[in-house]
Amino acid sequence: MLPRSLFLIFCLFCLWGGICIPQYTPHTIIPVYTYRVVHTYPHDPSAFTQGLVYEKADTLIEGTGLYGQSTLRRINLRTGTILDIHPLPPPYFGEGVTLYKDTIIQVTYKEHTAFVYDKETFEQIGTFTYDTEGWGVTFDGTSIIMSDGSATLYFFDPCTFEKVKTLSVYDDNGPVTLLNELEFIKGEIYANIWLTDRIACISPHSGAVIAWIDLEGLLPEPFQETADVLNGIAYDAQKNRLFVTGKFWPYLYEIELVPPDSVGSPPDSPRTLIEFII
Ligand SMILES: [Ca+2]
Repeated sequence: MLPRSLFLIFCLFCLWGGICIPQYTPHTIIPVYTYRVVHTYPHDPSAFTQGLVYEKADTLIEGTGLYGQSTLRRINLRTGTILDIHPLPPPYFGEGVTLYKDTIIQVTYKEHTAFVYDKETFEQIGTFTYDTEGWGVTFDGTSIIMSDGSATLYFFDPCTFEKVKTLSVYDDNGPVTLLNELEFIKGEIYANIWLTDRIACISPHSGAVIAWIDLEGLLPEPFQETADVLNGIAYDAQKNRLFVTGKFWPYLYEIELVPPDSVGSPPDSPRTLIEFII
């Protein structure tokens, strides 16, 4: 066996040379966080939520889906009131939304089209196209990041909308598919996994899932029959508030993450390969 110091030097050499080292071993345990509800807010139960992003001063931008029912809306966090709404024409099924400078970007499901709106007026000021389906979208400060329901995330230049790279997402069981609504939070990409109560916390550098958030039971059982799945993550960076909701959910929740017993702190920074090794 290599001495520890030599092994680390070997790893650094491999990284420098671009050799891929699997990050997960049979002994890797990905922490699973649970949650504590901080506040419960009203949410339009007719909203088929496909995208959610915090704007400012207790307002959020929400994108809703379904053909003939898709909208872009500005909502009041505390009351759930719709402050502004823009319907999408029937050929378009609205999906994720994100903010970029003074604009809102809304992607669509199978129409290969993203709409660019003026953030204040909701006036459509541009479009761009992409090859895949559009599911979730977020902005990491450099790139627009989009999911398409696969295990791949797509990074676009926010000015030219050229695709600049892709990222394969995986955990200790292999590719993680059905990546849906996204939010970039403190250096990590959070992604709803469609049809589950789970959110993956993804390293934007490696694509590795570095933590899971299990939101099972967040929506009380009586509402689960009429509601659809968890979908919608928003983050208020100024006040460090995390919000989640779902399709046809009557509530929008501010939650805090609760670490598993074996882990001492929330996943607030990406883990590096060396940290995995050590
Ligand atoms: Ca989001």
